Amino acid sequence: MRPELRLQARQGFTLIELAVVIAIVALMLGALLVPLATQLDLRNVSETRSQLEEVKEALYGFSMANNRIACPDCASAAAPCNAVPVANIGDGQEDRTGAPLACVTNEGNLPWVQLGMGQSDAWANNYTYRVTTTFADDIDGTGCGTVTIGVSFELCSTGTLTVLDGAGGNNVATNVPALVLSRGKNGAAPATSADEQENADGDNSVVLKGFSQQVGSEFDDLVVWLSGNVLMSRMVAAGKLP
Ligand SMILES: [Ca+2]
Ligand SMILES: [Ca+2]
Ligand SMILES: [Ca+2]
Repeated sequence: MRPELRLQARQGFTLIELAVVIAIVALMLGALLVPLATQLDLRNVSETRSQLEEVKEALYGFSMANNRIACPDCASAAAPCNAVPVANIGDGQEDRTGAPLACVTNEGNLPWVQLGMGQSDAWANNYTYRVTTTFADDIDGTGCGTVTIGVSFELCSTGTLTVLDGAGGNNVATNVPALVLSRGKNGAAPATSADEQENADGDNSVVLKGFSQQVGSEFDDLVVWLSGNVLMSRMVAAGKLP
């Protein structure tokens, strides 16, 4: 063979060489992509957690300023929100009715306009906000002891909400006046998860536990709540309750 022909034969890659290169590149890309997705999830969780902490502070602040906790914004036109003008549903403003005024519903959106924050979590889903309505109405006190004129609750008032460590599990917090819930990355409760179903059934119990992907106990919700004791202590410190 002439030298220039041998040279020509060496040019380019063989199919096997190409396959090896493609396999290596694919492996490297895969190794990069998985942690990126995980990192994004972790960032969304931590962003939502810190947002929820700010929302909690805003809810305490609202209570100090208004002598009651905030009412929810109606999230849909289903009863009891069917009497609310359509324009007021999902507008981020409290829905109240009657004389004296009281919350239309005990569960809905955060009144994010009044709070100045908190429409949606990092996955762009609205937060769910649940309250003990006797803490949020314009009726002085809740009927447990000595009423302070102009304040919706008393030192002895207790919230009706309970945080559990699992559906049918142990109490994490009781007598909670109000709580805020993010549905997490999955957005809605999987039918197979009793713990997430507990957070979607509209009753007074919610679950907060660690993240789980195990089928049957999937969980990615995030919850913060107002502590009755902290609320009372701040009301007293602000001179709002004796
Ligand atoms: Ca509203
Ligand atoms: Ca009241
Ligand atoms: Ca969820």
